[in-house]
Amino acid sequence: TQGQVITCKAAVAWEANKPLTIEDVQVAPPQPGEVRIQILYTALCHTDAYTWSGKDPEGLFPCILGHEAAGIVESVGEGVTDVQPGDHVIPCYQAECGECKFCKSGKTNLCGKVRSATGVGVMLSDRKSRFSINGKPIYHFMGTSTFSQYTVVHDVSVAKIDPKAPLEKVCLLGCGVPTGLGAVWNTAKVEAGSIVAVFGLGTVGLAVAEGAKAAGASRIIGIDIDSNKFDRAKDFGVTEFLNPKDHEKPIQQVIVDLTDGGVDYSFECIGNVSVMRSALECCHKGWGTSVIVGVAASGQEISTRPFQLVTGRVWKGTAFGGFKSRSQVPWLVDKYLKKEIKVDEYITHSLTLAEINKAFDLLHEGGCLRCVLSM
Ligand code: NAD
Ligand code: AHE
Ligand code: ZN
Ligand code: ZN
Repeated sequence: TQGQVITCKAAVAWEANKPLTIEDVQVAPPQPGEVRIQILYTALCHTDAYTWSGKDPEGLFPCILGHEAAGIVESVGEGVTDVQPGDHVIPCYQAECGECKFCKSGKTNLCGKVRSATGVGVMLSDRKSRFSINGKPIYHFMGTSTFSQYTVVHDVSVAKIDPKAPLEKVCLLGCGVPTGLGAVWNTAKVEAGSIVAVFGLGTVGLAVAEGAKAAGASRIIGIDIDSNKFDRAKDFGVTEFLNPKDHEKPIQQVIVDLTDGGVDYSFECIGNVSVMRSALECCHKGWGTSVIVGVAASGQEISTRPFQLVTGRVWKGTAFGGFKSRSQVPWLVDKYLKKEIKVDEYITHSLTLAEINKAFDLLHEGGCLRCVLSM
């Protein structure tokens, strides 16, 4: 198949909110600096649902969504030396070129090399898509487009992993779990003994709890409007639970009262701007740090009294938990193989690509963390 167009099945989002349809899609061969990957397993993340909803200013249709996956390199374009056909890989929506201003700064995991193309659904070299249906181009998404049996990505967006790792599990290390762990370890740098609040107990929030427990947090307060989330959250390290609906006072006040002035670190893992405010304001005066992880829709804005920051609270955000993708995803895979981090525990459902619309429905049900699709 090397150098040839591959026709395969992919789930195409034709327009916002319209059920995806499984189509025969033509996938062009990888151009210089590109890699064609056979995707074997992909999970769904809340961000896929967000873009599908039409609220993502970068959402373009028709497109092939999906960004949490694992597969095997099918072929590589000219000049690609870091991976070869047969390598087991995880596509990375946050690239790492090692050479751009961002990569060299030592201050961020964001990479600037291909971002201008991945934000508009095309490949960098010719600003065109590698996907088409009978000649009609279909946009890429986040530089990954994993809801397809084959996808083409930039070489700076591929992490080569240990072939011993089960791909049906480690696909989760493409987004949600690293995001939560890294928010704690890299962005907040939570110290042992800290009091932590986690808003939203989905996959990302539970991974925050797991990361905080590993960092030695003394209390991990989980907040969710769905009390059914609480039982499971204990297994991920949450020590106390609050449902804002059970309280008259604003939830930040409840937390401040419970913690002698506020938490050391808080994490918003929902994408709700009013919860982001609560998460900042439940932080301790003088040092409390709040990390925004959730993605809020276009047009939404955060607000608080500047006095909150003047008096020492810190507002931060994180993308992919601050992990450098190509260098650190393989390390996370190794940690999973050594049983140092959970992955299996986040997988509540398994379906096939053909059942993808059912998988999107599941995302909105409280019982579902991650649903893994086999391709
Ligand atoms: P999820 O839907 O599984 O989890 C969200 C949780 O928040 C649910 O348990 C829900 O009951 C709860 N919730 C909803 N409204 C609430 C409210 N008002 N108060 C308290 N709890 C509330 O989603 P997820 O997959 O864990 O993703 C969480 C967020 O993180 C999404 O916005 C997603 O887009 C974003 N995300 C960001 C990054 C990043 O790199 N920054 C990476 C992955 C996901
Ligand atoms: N297009 C969206 C941006 C959404 C966003 O912030 N994405 C996160 C990853 S979410 C993964 O589930 C991210 O990595 N952001 C940094 C980047 O470079 O995009 C919007 O709302 O505009
Ligand atoms: Zn995601
Ligand atoms: Zn870079």
